[in-house]
Amino acid sequence: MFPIVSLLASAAFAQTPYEGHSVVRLVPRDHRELRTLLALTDDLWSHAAAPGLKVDARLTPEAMRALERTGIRFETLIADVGAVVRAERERLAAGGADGGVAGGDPFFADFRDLAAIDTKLQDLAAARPDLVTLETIGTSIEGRPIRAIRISRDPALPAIALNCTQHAREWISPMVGMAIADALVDGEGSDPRVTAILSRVEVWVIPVVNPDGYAHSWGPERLWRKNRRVNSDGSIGVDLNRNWGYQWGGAGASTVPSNDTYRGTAPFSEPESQALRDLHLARPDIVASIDFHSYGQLILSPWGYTTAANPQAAMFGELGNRMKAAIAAETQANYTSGPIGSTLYLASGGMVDWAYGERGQVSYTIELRDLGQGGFVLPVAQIEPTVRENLAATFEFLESASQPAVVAFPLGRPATVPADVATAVRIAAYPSWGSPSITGVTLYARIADGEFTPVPATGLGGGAWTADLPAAPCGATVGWYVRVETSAGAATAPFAGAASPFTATAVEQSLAFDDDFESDLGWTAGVAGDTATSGQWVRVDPVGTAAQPENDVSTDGTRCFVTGQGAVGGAIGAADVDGGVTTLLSPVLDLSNPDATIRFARWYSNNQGGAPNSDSMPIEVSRDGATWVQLENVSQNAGTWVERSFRVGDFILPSSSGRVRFRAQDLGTGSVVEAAIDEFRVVSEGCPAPPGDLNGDGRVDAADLALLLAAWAATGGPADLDGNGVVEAGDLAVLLASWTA
Ligand code: 0X9
Ligand code: ZN
Repeated sequence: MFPIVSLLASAAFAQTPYEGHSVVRLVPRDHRELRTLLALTDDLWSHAAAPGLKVDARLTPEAMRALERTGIRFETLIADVGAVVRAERERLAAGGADGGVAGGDPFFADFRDLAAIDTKLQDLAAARPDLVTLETIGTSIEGRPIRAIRISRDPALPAIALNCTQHAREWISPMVGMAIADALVDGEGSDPRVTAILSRVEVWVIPVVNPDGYAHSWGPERLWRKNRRVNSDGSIGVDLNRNWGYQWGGAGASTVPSNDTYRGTAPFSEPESQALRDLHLARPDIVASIDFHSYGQLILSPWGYTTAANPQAAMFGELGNRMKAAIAAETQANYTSGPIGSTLYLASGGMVDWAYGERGQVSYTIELRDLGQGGFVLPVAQIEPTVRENLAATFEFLESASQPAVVAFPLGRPATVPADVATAVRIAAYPSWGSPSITGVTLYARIADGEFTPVPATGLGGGAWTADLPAAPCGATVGWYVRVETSAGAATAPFAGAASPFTATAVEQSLAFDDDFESDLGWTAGVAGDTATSGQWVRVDPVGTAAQPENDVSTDGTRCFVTGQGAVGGAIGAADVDGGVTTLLSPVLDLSNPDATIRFARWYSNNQGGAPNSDSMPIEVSRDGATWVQLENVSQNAGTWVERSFRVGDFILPSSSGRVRFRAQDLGTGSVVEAAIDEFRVVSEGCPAPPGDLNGDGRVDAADLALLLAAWAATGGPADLDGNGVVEAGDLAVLLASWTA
């Protein structure tokens, strides 16, 4: 034993190939700066290869000195990669972190090698032989099995495939894949959400697509990326994520074998990419997929080979934003969602392009944590939150992408609806896998515990529909869901449909202020101190540009406030806000009910089609017109109408002389900022007290009876419910008739 132990020990503490190396981040300003950088490194940690794009690169100490001499501006992300890799090695050689989470699965306490992953897969299969099958989908170039775990209650269900670790050094990727498999196997039959998912879809997880590269990264070269093909020039490795046969050989892939993004000699020249392809070919029921990578916190959709939008960009955008929101709700982490080519960089021959382009799948690449502080050598403390947030995103994906259409509510879902009248709900339905056609959209609604009743939706064109929630009495809960029929089956929103519908409470609304901006109700466009030189607020029927709406938000009016009227056929930057701030100030508003809500629809666009800069639009409320409290600071590049609602009492003390202001500002240089406001209201909601509710708690019960008896025989007063001038038996009858069950 002794010699083996000492060998391991010496391997663990030996020098790494990265002693003194740094990882730097910079944005090459031109091709010359980019060429200079590329000459100094053979290890890009992010594969941007164009001026103006952020790039991370590992540099030797000599290359660092050379970079410093060039005068190119850079930021150091990791000062000594060797030290970080050595520390990780030593920790793992000493048995790894223990997790510190009581009751947590020790498997997820530290990164795991191939053997540990295999053992865990076998444990999962042994725990639920009725649910789990392990398959070997192929063999790597060095002869290692490529394993897949299939989690299926019914082989007739559509399937979703999740694959990890095409790139060896991205060690967080198999951890996330294993955590998904673990959560599904563990939760089936006990966790209602998992059980519902697995009643609708079968899931495949391929935790390590590139086992040779992965083993190599656990051995001599921690930062190995590619597979272990020996190329014709003696260099090693093909980038598996440039080897897929859809638009293979295009931009963002290298023809040079020693390069880290080497595409290989032909599409699917590699046994590892072949194995995953063959699984997909053998299983035409795989309708969606995620390819997990690291790092950068990105949710990426096709295409990777071109910056052109794919034909289903709206569907991909909606689903990507849903995953982003699921992540933010879980850990507050910020992931950016968008198409690969326009969000990251061009990369052709990637897995997701093939999955979408060749197979019609709903396919994403997710770049896991972090943002570059750890990069590929992530601190162990990042495993738990990364796993947790990506479980949330993946569950969202499994629910949404298992259905043939993605159903969305572009104007939001109401928490309350006005009592006794119908309320329109805007529905968008995007065909998903295989681009089926939509043949019908129906809203199902029930009032309180009644039966669900279908309400046909009216098509508005462009993939949008509208349907009415039924009129309901004040205080009643309206339950509803939407069912979309397609040529490939039905989709429901929410996922669980009638079993767990959306809800809205019917309330009586009184409007302290109601402005659709069709007439002048006293707003002030422009105040002292405004600095904008163009694009000042103006109340018009807008002329749309790429950055500004063509229509106001309502279906009956035409006017709203916009920052500068566009010109017919005008350029995107025509009449946008320039040079500073423009303020839209409300007239005096009655904000004396703290439970009232301030509601409006807003449009905000900051460099529509480009990267938003630091410009924003603060929206503020005041109780006296002098001191202002922020309701929100809009900076997200929505480029569409968004309805917002804020409870007065959450921001200010009640006041009958309140005001609201919108301050659109162009402070950063060269950006196109456009904003618009419509349908501004101050709304109070509630249900009138039932007769006999003497203490005003919304119920008629013993407490009210006690008050009535205490006032017995009094002349008039609140207990004189029938208004005959004296508190007596007639009032008791009124109270008992509305007794709360
Ligand atoms: O470059 C890649 O392959 C991925 N980034 S990574 O840093 N993990 O290497 C991004 C892949 C995007 N997907 C495709 N281009 N298909
Ligand atoms: Zn990768």
